[in-house]
Amino acid sequence: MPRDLILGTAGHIDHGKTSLVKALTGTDCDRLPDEKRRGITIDIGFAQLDLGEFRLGVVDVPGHERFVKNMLAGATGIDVALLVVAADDSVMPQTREHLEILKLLGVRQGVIALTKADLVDDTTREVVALEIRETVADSFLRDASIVAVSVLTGLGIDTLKAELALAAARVPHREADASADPFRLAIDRAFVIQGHGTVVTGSVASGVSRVGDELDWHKEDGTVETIRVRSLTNHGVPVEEVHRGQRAGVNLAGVPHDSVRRGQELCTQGFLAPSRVLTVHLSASRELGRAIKHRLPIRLHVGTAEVLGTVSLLDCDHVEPGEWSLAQLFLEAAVTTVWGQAFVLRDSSAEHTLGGGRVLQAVATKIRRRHTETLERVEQLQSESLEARVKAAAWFAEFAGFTPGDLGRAAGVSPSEAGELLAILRATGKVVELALPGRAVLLDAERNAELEGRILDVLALMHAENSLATTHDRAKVLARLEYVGDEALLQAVTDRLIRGKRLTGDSRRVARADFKPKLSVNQRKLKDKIVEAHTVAGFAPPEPKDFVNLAAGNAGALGDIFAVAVAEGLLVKIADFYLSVEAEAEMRRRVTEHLRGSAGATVAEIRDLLGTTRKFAIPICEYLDRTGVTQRAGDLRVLAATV
Ligand SMILES: Nc1nc2c(ncn2[C@@H]2O[C@H](COP(=O)(O)OP(=O)(O)OP(=O)(O)O)[C@@H](O)[C@H]2O)c(=O)[nH]1
Ligand SMILES: [Mg+2]
Repeated sequence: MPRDLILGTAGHIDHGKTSLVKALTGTDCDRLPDEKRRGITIDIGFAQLDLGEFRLGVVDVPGHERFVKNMLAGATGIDVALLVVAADDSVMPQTREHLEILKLLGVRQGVIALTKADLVDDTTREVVALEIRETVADSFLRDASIVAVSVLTGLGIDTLKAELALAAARVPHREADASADPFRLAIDRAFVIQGHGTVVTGSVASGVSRVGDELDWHKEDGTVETIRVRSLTNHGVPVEEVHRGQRAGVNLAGVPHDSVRRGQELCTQGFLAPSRVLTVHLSASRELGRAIKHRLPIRLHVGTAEVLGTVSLLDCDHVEPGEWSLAQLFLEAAVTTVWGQAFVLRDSSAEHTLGGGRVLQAVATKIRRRHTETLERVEQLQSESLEARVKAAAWFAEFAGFTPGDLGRAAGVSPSEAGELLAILRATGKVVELALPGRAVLLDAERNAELEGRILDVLALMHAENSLATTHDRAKVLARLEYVGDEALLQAVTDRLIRGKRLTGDSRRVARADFKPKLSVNQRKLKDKIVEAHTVAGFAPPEPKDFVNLAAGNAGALGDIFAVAVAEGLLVKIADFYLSVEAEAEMRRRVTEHLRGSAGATVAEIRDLLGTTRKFAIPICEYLDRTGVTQRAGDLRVLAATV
């Protein structure tokens, strides 16, 4: 199986890029009528170059300065660059600008073609070659071969192919199993094929997609839809699957073609997430010589997307040419990116390339400028160490937590690396795994500690407010937390505190493990018996002194025991006796119902209504007056005005 890679052209207008691609592949990439008429390339074109061991998907880009935006859409994700310089024109502005863009996009391999060699003599060729060497001295092309070619005479074409194969061989393989990577394709074209519907094309940036797959389709308004891959092509040939390094045509089932555009992306479900704010490492281009100021309006090119926005420099006021800064980009439309993804910034009027850099947070919220603690975490996201990056990404995930699948996007960790790394982080206590219903969520250990602290603090407060209650209602504890987030996560943190023996309790009630309850175990057993006796006795309850014998050695604690039963909402104090909480509620219900629409009731009538004795009826009536259920009217009780 030949290895698939993407080859992209670059270079000034009219320097012979399209002609050279035709000489290499036989394909004329200028397919638009306007391109034919004007003799220039306007939008990107595609061809395929078979080099035996390698199969290169060729993206031919326009050189015109007005179409740099299209060049950028084509240059995204190329593995090998073919920089074209005409021997009769030498290095020109877009030679430099395209080279700079390739550098910013992180292209590592390439070959230089000195085109139209038939038009100049040997001396001119040598002079131009020297100029080229000088231009690329500070770039990935510093040691690249310069091959003199002519499409008229055929000079150098075979040599160029051989050099391209050598450059392709130097493109590093993904170490781990690349087919486990999430699929990702930035859309660069969308059109309709009669009888087939909407087709989009793009270079596969990672992973594999097969016919029948369901993918996420991300749109610039930040929405995402699930689509089904109806069929696939590679350079027009139907295929069952497409993989990284290939050009792909994806036929989307049931998608209207006018809603599909360049800049949108297809990916494995759940892999990408849209954001209008990115945190980035931003460099101002040295070669193109312009400072980037705080709040500068910019045009972001990332993937095949082009979005207007504003720069916020996080630790300085301007970035001079050749320097870098941490920054945030605030965008007018959503983009889908991943950690480490390269981008290019141009000025808002699309005349100059200003610089570019790498995404550090693909989904970000506003970071306060010069906020040292946060900036230190952002710096960690630039670390070479996977562990440091995951740690920082986990911290930024705040209380929402994260899953292993999020780490590709957030920290540049592939699925094959994630498992082992997370095992280490869990074992060393840097990350905590929480079991939520139906899913596991990982939480940064510091964030987890913060939540635990808040839960323990609230409970400490509740214990102090009510030192008699042995436990507190779990829902009430959580309701008092200053926490906006996933309720299920809080429950999981609470469960973990119980498992870790820092809380006691169950799914309903909790207490701090270090809280000393007022009652001993025996006293609590006695309390249960007292409550039980009150429940059975209804409206004619026993009195505390009736329990002195039963209490024996605990007789002195009877006052506390009753107080705890009241604090726990089990008994209600009426006078020198108590009712069970159920009897008290039933009593209020019966009296209210009886008095409603009646002229009033005497104590004797209320006594009979409750089936109790005068000894209890009088204090009960006074309790009802006191608590605002009834009021006196001579000898009668009537409903209180407020009832
Ligand atoms: N004599 C000579 N002319 C060439 C050669 N290669 C290209 N040309 C001519 O140069 C002109 C521009 O060639 P293109 O291939 O369209 O140039 P390009 O770089 O694709 O131009 P843009 O895409 O618009 O930037 C055409 O008229 C070609 O015929 C060559 O090797 N020798
Ligand atoms: Mg062209």
